Amino acid sequence: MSDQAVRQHADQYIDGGWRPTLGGGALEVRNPATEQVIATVAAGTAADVDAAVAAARRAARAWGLTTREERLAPLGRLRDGLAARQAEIADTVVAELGSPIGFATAVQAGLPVAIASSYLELLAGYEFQEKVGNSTVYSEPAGVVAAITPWNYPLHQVVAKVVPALAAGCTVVLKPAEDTPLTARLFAEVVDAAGFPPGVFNLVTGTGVEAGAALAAHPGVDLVSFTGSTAVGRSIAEAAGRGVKKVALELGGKSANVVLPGADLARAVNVNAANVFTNTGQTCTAWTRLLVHQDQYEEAVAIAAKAAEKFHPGDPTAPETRMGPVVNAKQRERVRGYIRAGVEQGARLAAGGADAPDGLPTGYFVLPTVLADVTPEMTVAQEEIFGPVLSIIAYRDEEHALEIANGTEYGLAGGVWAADEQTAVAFARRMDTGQVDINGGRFNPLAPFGGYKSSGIGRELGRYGLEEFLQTKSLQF
Ligand code: TXE
Repeated sequence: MSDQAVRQHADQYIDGGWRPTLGGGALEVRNPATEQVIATVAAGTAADVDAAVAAARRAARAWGLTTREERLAPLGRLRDGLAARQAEIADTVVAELGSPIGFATAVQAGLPVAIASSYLELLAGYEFQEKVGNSTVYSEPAGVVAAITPWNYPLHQVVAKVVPALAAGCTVVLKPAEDTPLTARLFAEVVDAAGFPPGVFNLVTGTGVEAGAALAAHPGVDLVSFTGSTAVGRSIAEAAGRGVKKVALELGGKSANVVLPGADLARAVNVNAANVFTNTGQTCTAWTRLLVHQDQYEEAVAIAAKAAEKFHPGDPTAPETRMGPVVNAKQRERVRGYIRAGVEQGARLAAGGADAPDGLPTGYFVLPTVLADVTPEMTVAQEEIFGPVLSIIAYRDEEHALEIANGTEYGLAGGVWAADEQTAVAFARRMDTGQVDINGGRFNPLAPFGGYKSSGIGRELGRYGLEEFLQTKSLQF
């Protein structure tokens, strides 16, 4: 790609318009499949964050007092705008994240429209006021929200925070991940066209250490909603604690998929492979640990290794590609480092490995990897890898499976497969995790999403997601 093709965006969306960054710096955006710089965006500074928070603060009172109908109208146009621009959104996610076009269209562009629709329905029916004895209790907006989002689902992560925040009557400053600011800019264009009052939504692009940290610690922010690494989540929680701000954290995961004896092993393993290789393993809920009974162990390994073949990485713009690159060079090295660590600690490579895939000399590609003979204490069984790596662990009996499943610092998601639902539910109820799919499950946008233990604080989606952005006031009579 020639230099002329590199789009330069020096502005940010603040106070209802596109304004030049006060700092003047720029961040490069790279296509992970080609390693080429495709655009630059404004590197927002603390001064940009100040301007955005000030705008959000000015808008907060009036927006917080709007009726639900006054919020439903622009939110409906926002949802329709996202739906109308799905093809462009998918292309942008392909370009800056490397998602295969099929997945980018169906999930990266499609899911946020469904999530926005679910919040429109909730807002239409939500009771913001109730009588409790001699009191009236009002659910009021939390105020100015800082939304800090990661790159793995660039639009979904934005929509899952910004839409419920706006629905609740909050105003928002969004700081998206530095790897995927173009999708966030597109979102801001859609918000702009939807006709919200100035300052209700603001976008500051920039690095985490500069723009992100300034936003999380800003005294003008009432609530910080963050999705990202557990390490950064801890620092955000500390800053929020000092400022006595509300905080919602969606952090890492090391989810276990447990196949109990009597379950459909082939289906459970194939679904697990698709779950972990889709989006190149860059999904916080990914079932990165497959737990199978020791008597079925080799059979499971063989099925998983065969399933991995279907995810050989390739050009994300090609319709037949099922797995693209990881997001950047740092993540590629990190993921390959974990694969090497696994092998050094005694895991067996049943598929993939740390080598570059054949035929792909450029791009941040990693092979779909299946590690067998993994034991619960190995690094690959404890730490979030965030790449296409499935670790298969043998268990002796149900108690042993439960001990392994619960034996990490995380607790975000999981799966249980059993011959009957009752057995699966009984097991799932003992898992220290926020969400469990029974025999494969089906995604439900109204179900709460969030973590136990170090996977986070608070919930997204559905009524639970809306309520994160509310606080209560009671009037006594
Ligand atoms: O995350 P970061 P990275 C995990 C996953 C991955 C690892 C590193 O294991 O391998 O994190 O990814 C902003 N103050 N997840 O480095 O740094 C940053 O700009 C305020 C899991 O990309 O946590 C971006 O907008 N903000 C995860 C956001 O935080 C800061 C999704 C996330 O980036 C900041 C992504 C700071 N000091 C990564 N430092 C999930 N739960 O889905 C960074 N940021």
